[in-house]
Amino acid sequence: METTLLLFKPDALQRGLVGRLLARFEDKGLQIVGLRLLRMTSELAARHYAPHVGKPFYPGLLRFMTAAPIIALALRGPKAVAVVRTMLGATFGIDAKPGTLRGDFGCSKTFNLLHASDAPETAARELELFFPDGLEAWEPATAPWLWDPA
Ligand code: 3AN
Repeated sequence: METTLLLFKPDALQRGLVGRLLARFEDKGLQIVGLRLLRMTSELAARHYAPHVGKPFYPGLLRFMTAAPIIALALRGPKAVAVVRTMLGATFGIDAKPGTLRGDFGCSKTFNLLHASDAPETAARELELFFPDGLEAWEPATAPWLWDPA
């Protein structure tokens, strides 16, 4: 089992897509083990996007991510990191395939709705940033019918 960080970016909240997007992850069988509504500070954004410092899109990305509230989620499930990345689709809505969330809900290179950790090591770093007090451990009632036996 893995846990990954998912962010609903400001455009997801502003466009009122939170319920529909969140439902897709619940439908997939991923378990919510952390959830926060927050306004990203410049400090948090700089730490989260540290690997992108110096890239041409970095200043605009920070402006976008701090412009309005976001939602941070910790999602748990089998191979959760890769599963969630696949659900998001390619980075930009204009390139993302139909059936993926970015493919179905957007057509922008700036406003791409969601962020998800790209590897288990990244997930550990990002989860610590957004959930410094840890996550909620609970066993879904559906687990025996949802996930393969250990
Ligand atoms: P992904 O979110 O698919 O992992 P990355 O890691 O390549 O994409 O980029 C991190 C974020 O930076 C993206 N989610 C996107 O919001 C932003 N970004 C990347 N490239 C560009 C670009 N050329 N123009 C604007 N924003 C970009």
